Amino acid sequence: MTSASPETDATRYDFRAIEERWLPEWRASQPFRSGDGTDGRPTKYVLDMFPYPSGDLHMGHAEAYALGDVIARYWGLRGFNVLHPIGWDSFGLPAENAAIQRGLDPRGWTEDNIAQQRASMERYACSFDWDRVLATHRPDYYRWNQWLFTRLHERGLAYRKHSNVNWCPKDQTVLANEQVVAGLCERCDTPVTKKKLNQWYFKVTDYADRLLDDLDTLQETWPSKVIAMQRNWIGRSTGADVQFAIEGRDEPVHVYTTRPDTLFGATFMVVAADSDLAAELVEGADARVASEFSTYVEQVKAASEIDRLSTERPKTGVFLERYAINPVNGERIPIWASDYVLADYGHGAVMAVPAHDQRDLDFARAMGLPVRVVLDVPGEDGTSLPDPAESGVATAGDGRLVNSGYLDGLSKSDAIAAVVERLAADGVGEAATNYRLRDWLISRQRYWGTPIPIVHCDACGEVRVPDDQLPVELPPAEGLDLKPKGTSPLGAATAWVNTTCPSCGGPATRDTDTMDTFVDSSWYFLRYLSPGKTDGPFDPQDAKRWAPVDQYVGGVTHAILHLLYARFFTKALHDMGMIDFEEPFSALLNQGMVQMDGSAMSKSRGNLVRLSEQLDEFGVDAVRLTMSFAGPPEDDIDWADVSPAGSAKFLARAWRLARDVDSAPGTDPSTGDAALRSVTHHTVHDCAGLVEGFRFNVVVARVMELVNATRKTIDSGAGAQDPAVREAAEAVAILLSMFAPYAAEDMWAMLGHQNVARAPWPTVDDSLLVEETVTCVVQVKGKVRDRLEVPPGIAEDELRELALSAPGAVRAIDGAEVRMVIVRAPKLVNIVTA
Ligand code: ANZ
Ligand code: ZN
Repeated sequence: MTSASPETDATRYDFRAIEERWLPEWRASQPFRSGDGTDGRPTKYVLDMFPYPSGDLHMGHAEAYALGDVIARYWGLRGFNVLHPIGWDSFGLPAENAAIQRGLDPRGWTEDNIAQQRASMERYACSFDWDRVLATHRPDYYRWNQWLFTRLHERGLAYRKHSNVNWCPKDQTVLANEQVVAGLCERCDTPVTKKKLNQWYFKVTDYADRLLDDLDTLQETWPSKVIAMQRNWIGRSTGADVQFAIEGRDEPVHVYTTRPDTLFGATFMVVAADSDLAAELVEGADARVASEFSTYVEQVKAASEIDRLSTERPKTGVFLERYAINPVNGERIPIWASDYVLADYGHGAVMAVPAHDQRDLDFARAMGLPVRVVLDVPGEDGTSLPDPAESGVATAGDGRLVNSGYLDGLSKSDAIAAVVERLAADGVGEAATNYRLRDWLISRQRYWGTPIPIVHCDACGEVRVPDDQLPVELPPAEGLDLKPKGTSPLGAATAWVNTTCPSCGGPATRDTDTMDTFVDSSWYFLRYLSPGKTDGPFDPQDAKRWAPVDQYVGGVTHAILHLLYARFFTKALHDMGMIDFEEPFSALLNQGMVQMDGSAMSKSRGNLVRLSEQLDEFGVDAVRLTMSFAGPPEDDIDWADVSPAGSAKFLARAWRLARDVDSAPGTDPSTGDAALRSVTHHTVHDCAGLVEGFRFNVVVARVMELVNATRKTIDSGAGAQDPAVREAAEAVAILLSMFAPYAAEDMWAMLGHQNVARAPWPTVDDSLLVEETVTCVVQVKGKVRDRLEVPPGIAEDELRELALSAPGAVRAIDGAEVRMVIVRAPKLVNIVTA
């Protein structure tokens, strides 16, 4: 580059030169090694969600890591020993699909992407401890997935069961509920069916109550939205189990209801059409009913859960020609099969109370079944709501019981208590709790994941691979067809599959499923603590020292599953005695998304902003600063609305302060300009609280004000030699190091110091925080003409004199006659002229 400017590197802010100067230094010195946490400083564990290595870093990563870094660097400046690790969530579909497309082994693709992302993170000046890197696809990591699986299996928390799973007949693969959209496969639009498969599960339902109740301890430090989502997903409801005798069957049918108070209004029963119970009840029915039923069941299996529960959908069903007996009044009620009752919730059967449940009412009206009001619910005007049988609207809510025998006249809650007590006394019911939460299906019939460490033996059954034979390494992908086909590609690796039974030594086969990658991310925060450990997943001593994570930073997309599973693992590990805490992440920050022109960035939409291009054009510091300055961290950023160029300009302005300081390091600031000193100390004082409250944008604004105030002092008074200028410039460098580490490091060096990340947080002199003056506005005929800095306790007469002689006021009065002076000390003086 030919230089048109006469300025040299030493006098001009040149972000490229500054990056080139400091990046190699940092690479060599590794300033963010956390050591073993025993150097006497208090510890702080700051964790960013680890990325998938599916390409280079993008704008979303740039935002998340910029924000996480503010927090990590802040605690370092505050004298904490900060652990801020990074790694890769490197198993899973992106690598596998790339490998299939290119006919390659996913390993090479994955490692290449990791190398590229790592180089980008280093350039982006993330304050990571590079001694603790992990990648979940490497055997030294997934060995411990297998070890943990084994521990869960020993405790009955990992088990296999036949279950109905979503199945795409075209892709020949199991689909997660999220991958079924309006009953169709998200990828190929084929109608999804159910298939019974033998799958591995983790028993998270054993922990449902603790997962729910312990959310209370996170109330202050997790976003309330995330807590609500966790609560909803667990979905605890309380009610009663009620037994209905069935004509011609020895066993009663249990139903789960949240409204046992409405039992007298149960006019029919509905069982899930696709449940074993329905199939059993229809046995022995006449041929017409049986065939109608089986046609219906086929139709039901094609529908998604969401559609089935929708109140919008027309109700369908088949009368099974069987009857149940209502335990409270001995009434004979018909039993229907329908799809709006789910097979795997409660008992797969409901007592239908059409007057007070909308779906039951819709069904009753569609099938011509009776509706009986048992609760008199007052409307807004106090009169009873219209009869649901006529209005078509079920009446929910509270009221007085009617048509309900011994419950008549009671309120809803009193009636619930009374009826549960009576049912229990009669041995036909009891209070019950239900959860929406299901056990975690962890089997995947895919290649790129952790092999399940189980061997199947004809003689011994399911046998755990002994710890000293772990890891069960994935066989090479070469020669295997990785395309999804319903059975695991590992099945074709016969030399790998065929093994000997660890228990009896006879011939046996390996389990060919791999684990959901959410298993990998459920405990990675513990592996960082003891990265090289070869005789356990982590050292409990290290966990004592560092864990739980003090501050977790990541996207709200992981607000449900990842956090729930990590919380489950933490509780299970606690119960195994390996850790002494029960929640993994003490505090959580969800950053927003980076958008462009009002929508999410995507190649197809043509609004993709490339991080590398932004970094080349504006520099790392300007991009990082822009991410922090854009607004509150939880809000989305529209890249079209922000100005990395403006950030770069500000950084140049800040950098020039350090260049211009003209006093020696260590100069005593006490003789410096008092006004500037006050701004400096206020800024440092306030910024601590602002960072801890995640108000990073306000911190940046305050640093901008401090930069302006410092420049003003340089341009006047004692100028660049004023020791208050050095004090201010050093504070700017330290505060800026959280947002713009390159510029800050360069400033710090110009100021005669080294390693700004380890600079001590400036000591705040409380005496300088006292408000010594207030601003008094001087108006002439209602127009602001001057401003005075005055002591808050100034006397009226003194203020009047000061105002009348203020230069702006004198100019405005311009010799005219002063009629009146209104003084409102200390903030306002209004001068009225003729
Ligand atoms: C009678 C009743 C009367 C009900 C009424 C509600 C209102 P949550 O809160 O989600 O737990 N139910 C029970 N098992 C079901 C299943 N397998 N599929 C679909 N619905 C099922 O909901 C519990 C309520 O959902 C239960 O209370 C039952 O309907 C229904 F005025 O029983 B209720
Ligand atoms: Zn055996």
